[in-house]
Order: sequence, then structure tokens, then C-alpha cells
Amino acid sequence: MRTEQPKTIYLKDYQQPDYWIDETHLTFELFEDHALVHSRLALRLNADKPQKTLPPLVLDGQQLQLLSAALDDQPLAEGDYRVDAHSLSLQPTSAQFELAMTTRIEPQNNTALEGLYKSGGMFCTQCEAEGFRKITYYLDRPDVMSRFTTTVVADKGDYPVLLSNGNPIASGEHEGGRHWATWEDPFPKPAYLFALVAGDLVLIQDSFATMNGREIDLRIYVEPENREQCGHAMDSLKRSMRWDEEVYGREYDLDIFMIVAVNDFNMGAMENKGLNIFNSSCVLAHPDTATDLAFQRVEAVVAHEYFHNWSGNRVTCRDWFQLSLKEGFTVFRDAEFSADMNSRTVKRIEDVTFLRANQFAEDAGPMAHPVRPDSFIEISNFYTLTVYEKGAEVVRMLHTLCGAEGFRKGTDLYFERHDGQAVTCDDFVKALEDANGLDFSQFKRWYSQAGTPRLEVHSHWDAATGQFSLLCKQSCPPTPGQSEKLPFVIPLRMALLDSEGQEMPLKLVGESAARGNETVLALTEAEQVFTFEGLAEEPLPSLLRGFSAPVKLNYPYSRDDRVFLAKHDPDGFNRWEACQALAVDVMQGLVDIHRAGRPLLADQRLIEVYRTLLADNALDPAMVAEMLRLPSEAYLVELAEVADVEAIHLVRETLRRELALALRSEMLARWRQLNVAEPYSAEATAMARRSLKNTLLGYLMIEAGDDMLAACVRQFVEANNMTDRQAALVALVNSPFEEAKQAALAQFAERWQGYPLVMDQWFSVQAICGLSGALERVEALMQHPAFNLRNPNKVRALIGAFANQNLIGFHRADGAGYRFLAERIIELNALNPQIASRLTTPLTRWRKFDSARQGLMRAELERIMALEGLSPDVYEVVSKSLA
Ligand code: B3K
Ligand code: ZN
Repeated sequence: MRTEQPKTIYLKDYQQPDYWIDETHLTFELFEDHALVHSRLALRLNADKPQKTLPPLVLDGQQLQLLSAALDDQPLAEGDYRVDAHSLSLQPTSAQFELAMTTRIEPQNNTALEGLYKSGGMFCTQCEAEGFRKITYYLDRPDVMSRFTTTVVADKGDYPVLLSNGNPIASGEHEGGRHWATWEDPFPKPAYLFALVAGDLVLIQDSFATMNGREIDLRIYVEPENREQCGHAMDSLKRSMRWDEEVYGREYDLDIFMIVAVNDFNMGAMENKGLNIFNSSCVLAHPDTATDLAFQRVEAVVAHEYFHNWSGNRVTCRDWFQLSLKEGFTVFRDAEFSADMNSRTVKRIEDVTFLRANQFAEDAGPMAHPVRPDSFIEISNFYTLTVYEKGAEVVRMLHTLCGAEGFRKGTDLYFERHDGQAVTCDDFVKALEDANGLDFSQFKRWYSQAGTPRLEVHSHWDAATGQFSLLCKQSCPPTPGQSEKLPFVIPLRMALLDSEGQEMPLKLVGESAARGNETVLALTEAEQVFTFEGLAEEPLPSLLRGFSAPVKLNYPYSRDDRVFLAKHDPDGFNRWEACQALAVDVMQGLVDIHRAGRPLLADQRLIEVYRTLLADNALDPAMVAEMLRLPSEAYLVELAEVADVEAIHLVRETLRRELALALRSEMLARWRQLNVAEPYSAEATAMARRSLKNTLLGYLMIEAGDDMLAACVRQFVEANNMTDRQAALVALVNSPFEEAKQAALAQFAERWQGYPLVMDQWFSVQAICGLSGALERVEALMQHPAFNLRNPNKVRALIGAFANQNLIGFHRADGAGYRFLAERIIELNALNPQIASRLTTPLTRWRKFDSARQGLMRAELERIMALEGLSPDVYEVVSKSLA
């Protein structure tokens, strides 16, 4: 058990800093066994804070060795300051002074990948949220914004490229083969946006002319072997820059924009000012090595980090409780960008699928927290789906309520009013209110109340008057620390459909003007009735179009209603939603049937909907693919009160088989039509065709004959792109054809052993496979030479994929899956606490399962809890899950 209880930090305790740092001058001397960090800080008393005497200066610092310190050039003696495990304090004697310090750190031993560390042969940094304090003593908080000048000194042969934020202003050579470069960032920034890179990197260069005609030098730095894989990231960057000008009027502000790809990185990427550092998985993309999904992820992450230059960097967060100010807004921005670049409906379907299976589960679990949390122990634990994805839904609702034009007026005001400031979510909402003359005080409950609201809708049809009423009731389940919730503002986008599937004109009783064929009802009360009049026949409502609010909607649709909507709803998103909901309903019914010991038979209506889809050549093939995809096991777990692991897995597999067998000839026909040799294209239409073709391949490989097996193997061998090759591999790995499967796996590993990102896919495919023996396979793969517990991508690809996406394998009844995960968490706790903490999520969901599994999962959590030297990261998640 840990001796020191980690401290909880509260939003209500926020206070401005006592001092500001106007200027930060840093010099890094990089060596193989240590680095020296020389800092010179220009400090000034915060005059806005009423204080009678000069307060002590308390700088954050962790795992640092202080070699020297001087105040206004006077060296400090040991008694002049105090150093403990988290800080350095001293008593200033004037309101303005300069502090110089030298610290010694060991980047080569930094396995937590926070602060300054080595990834392969390169030095790099990750400072958000509180990593800068592992580099030097500082006021490591986002409301302290400073102008940085950075000099990097290193061996020229091993580290020919030396980078930091801003513009390069000088460079030169030292004796003994060392060289240096100085960078100056003209924009004041918090320390979390600081970055440094030193390595042997090649450069891919391009340029971008801004809306005001400024030429921006664009650079992507990668290790030499990855040179050919940067084109897509560069194109995505240029498209993002143009889009932010067109949609938000935001121009880039420095003369140079750099991206560096590193192999060891805790997250996707980081928006450091002018020097974004990326997980190589979010930069590198070549058709031979990356799937279409990976291409889309690169595009989205490049855009996301670029957009942060305004939503995050120019206007930043006052404190870390406001994280969603930049993350929710920026996720919304990148989602809209991707929607504009690709299919809007498909992008929304993907995002909603992800949100419902994962964020809803977070909202229902022990770590549930509001979009703006009230407290935390370790801020790294709050880079969550709630802050990011639900935060983006909150911004989307604001966009819906303001309208596109009003929203733009609001963001213009926000950027103008707060440029160069560190602000709060309230400031963001205030700008939208002021620009539109709206009052969002009730709406702001989305920022402070946790949990997923439930929306129960019933209807009443009065044939005599032609009136149709919707009775809407909202509620929100209790979450940790919040037992009672007040009503939310819920924008409900909806339409009414006639028996032909046509939208009917909407006129609300009591309103003079009609509302067209689609409207947004703003729900504000716990119970509310909306009555439409002038209807010639009883309508079928199409509700929550485009998932206009992150709620769980319940309307008593019959299966026939859903079939009708799946075939006729003019709104693409709700067509998909009807198909999903029908499949969910069918599967939930089958789970009950299975538990009653009766035979599992698929509902013919689902088969008929699929048959219609397969014949629909007018519908976007990517949409058809989305509709043919059964809801995931994870989503069914989320929906269940108590999830029956075996039943969910069996029912889903059985239904897939039933569908495959019943629709064999239709699937084969459509597959043949799509399975034509064609040159590779990265166009959205080509991706859409591949998506449907490979979804069908998955079905056709169920109880496949020799012909299909041969076709699948052929696709694996002859594919001219990774999407097709990987889809064939997945189909083979999940098939009973042992010989073909082993041959494909061996061939794949042999061919791609030199490509870490491709090997990640190879690990994942095997980790996710639901056939028996999964845990043994994963354990064996941990011994594979390409696996490395210190590399977060490998941990996610193998261990994360197994625990999160292999329901039946991970939840083995004997608890061996849980034990395996706990052991890895314990190992990683010592190496990389952030990754260890993230890996804990599946165990925190123990309340969802039967009592035997609950006991086994809790036992593992308790074992972790008892660990000597438990990191605050893991401690927070585990203690909250056991509470
Ligand atoms: N802002 C970073 C996340 C940093 C996470 C630190 N634990 C990436 C992003 O959201 O763009
Ligand atoms: Zn972000």
C-alpha cells in the first residue's frame, strides 16, 4: 500500500498565480547519459492579487536534480531555498527579478514518456499536462504564459536536426563535434506547449499560401526509412489550413509549421506551438502499409492538432478543469472537417457508434465525471472520452442551438475577445451568448452534471383533430458525487413521416409559423409535450436525427416501425440508426431466448432489410457497409443491466451466421460486382467500395467453401493495398481453416517485420479474434521479438485490444484474463503510469457482469491497490472503482 495519500485538487480552490513569468530562456545540453537544462526566468509579482507582503515563490519540479540557482545573478546558497519531491520554494525580495537555474535530468531513463525522453535514437518532449516540471522548475500551469527562447546543444553526427517552438534565429558549431540551434517563439504560451526535438531525421517540405498571402514553410520530420509515408499527412495539413480559414476565418500565425513523428508516444499527437509531435501511427500512411481507417485517422489527427493552434494555443485553458474548452471544441472542429472532406453521414455514424459504446460506458462507471470535472487526483486520467467526445457533443449542441451562422459569430467573438488569454468554458459559452443574444445558463448543466440523460418519448395521435403529440420525459441516473440532476437543454432534431416515408409539414399548436419539414425542439423541462397539428394521417416520428444530443432515447417503436425507417427515412443517419436499433432489439430478444434454452432463430424482418440494402446500388456503399455491421459486443454490454458475456457473444455470432447463410447469393453477387481488379485509389468513393467489399468478405467467409477460401487467400496475397490485405487476414484468422490461417500470419509477419505500425495490426487481429485460446495466444505474442512493453502502441495493439475488444476471451469464466491484465498493469505501473492507468479501464467496469466475474475482477483491482509504489494515476482509477 502507498504511504503517502495522493492529494485531490478541486476546481473551487482555483487561485491566480502569485507571480508571472514574462520570459523563459532555456538552454539544453543533451548527452547520452544525462541532459543539463539551464533556465533564466524573468519573473514579476502578480499585481492583480491583493497581497500585503511578497509571497514566497513556489515552483513545480519533479525528478530533477538542482545543480545551481541564482537570483538576479547572485548565486543562492542551500539555506536560501527549499526543495522537496514536488517543488522548489524561495523568498523573493523584490516584485521583479530574474531567476537562473541549472537542473540535471536523465532522458534516456524516462520510460513514462512525459517530460524530455528518448524514443529510439531521438530526443523529444511531451509536456501536457504537467510534464514540463520534469524538465526544470517552473510555474507549470496553463494560466502562466511566457515568451520562450530555446537553445539546443547536441552531438552533430547523432543529432543533426535540432528543433523547438517558433522560428529558428541562430545556429552554430561547438568544438568536439557538437552543434547548437536557437529558436524563438514570439507568442506567449504556457509551458505545456513547449517542445524540443533532436534527432537524425529527414525532412519532407511543402508550403502553404494563407488567405492573406503569407507563405508558410511546412515541414514533416521523420526517420529516414519513413520518408515515403508522409504525403497524406502533408495533404491533410494543407486541407486543414484552408478549411480553418474558410470555416472559422482562422489564419496560421508563424512562418513555419513542423510535425515530427516519433515511435514511442503515449497518445495520438501533441499540438506544441509550431512544432507538433506525433505518434508515428498518426502521421505515416502509405497504401502498402496503412488501411483506409488509418488514412482517415491521420487526416483527422493532423487536422485536430493544427486546429489547436487557435482553439488551445492562441486561446488556452485557465486551469486543467477547463480541458474540454480546447479538447471538446477541437474534436468538434476536426469532426466537421472530416465530415466535409468525406461522407458527412458516415463520419457521424462512426462517431456516434464510438461514443455510445465507450463514452456512455464511462458515464455509467465509477470514473464518471462532468465535461468540466470538479476535482481530480491525476490530471492525466482526465483526458477522457467525456472531456473529448462528450465535450464535442456539447459544442455540437451549441452549434445546433445557435445555427451555423450564429455559431461563427460567437467563435469570432471568442477568438477576438480572448486572444492571448487563458480562459474558462464559461468564457466560451458567454461569447456565444453575447454574439447571439441567447441565454445558455440552463444549457451549461451539460458542463457540470455527469451521466448520460435518458429521454423517454411517447406519442398520442388524435385522428379526429389531426393532432399528434410527443410527450418527452428526461432524467439522468446518479453518478459518483451527484445523486440528483436538474433537467438539461436537449435539442431534439426531428421530422414526421407519412405512410410513404415522406416528411410532413410541421406546425406546432400555439405557434403562428410552420416549421418546415424538419425542426429542432428544445427540451428544457423534466416533462414536456409538443403537439403538431394539421396532419392528414398518423405520422411515424423520426427522432434525434443526426444524434442531436448525447442521450439514450427510448420511443416505443415496433420492429415493423424500425423496418420502415430503415428503408424509408430520408435522413441517412436515422436510416442507419433504425437498422442498428432493429438489430439491437433482435439480439436482445435472442439473448433472452438463449437464456430460456430455446433455439436461436433470426427475425426475418432483419434479413429482409439487409436484402433490400444489398440490392440498393444507389446508396453510398460505405453506408450499406455501416448498416450491415451488427452492433458491437461492447455496445450490447453497455446496454445490458447485467451483461451475459457468453450469451452476447453466442447470439452475435449466431446472427452473423444466420444472415450470411440466408443472404449468401445476394452477398456473393454484390461482392463479385465490387471485387474487380482496379488500380489503388485513396478517393472516398474507392474507400467506400472497399469498405462494403470487405464487410461482405467477412460474411462470406462464414461456413465458406473452397472457392471462397481460395478467393480470400488470393486477396491476401495479391492485394495492392493494406486495407484489402488486412481484411483478408482478419477473415482467415477468424476462420476454421487452420493451415491457411497460420500460413497467412507467418507470411504477413515475415513481409512486414520491419514495419512497426504494420506489426501493430498483426498483433491486434490476433488479440481480438474471439476463437478459443485467445489468452494463450496473447501471452505467446508477448514473447514475439516485435513486441515491446515499453512501446505504448504495442501495448495498445496487443493487451489493450484483447482486454477491450475480445469480450469472450478477456472475460473467461476462470478469471485468467483479468489476472493477465492486472499483471501487465502492475508491470506498467513502474514503467509508464499513464499507460498502466488507461489499461485499467476494462476492470473498472466490473459492476456490469455476473457476481462470479464481479468477484474475480474486484480481486484483481484489490491486488493492484495493495501494490507498493502505486502511481497516483493507477491509484485514482483503482480506488474510485472499488469505492
Ligand atoms: N492535447 C494532447 C493530449 C495531451 C495528453 C496528455 N496526457 C493531444 C490532443 O488532444 O490534441
Ligand atoms: Zn486535442
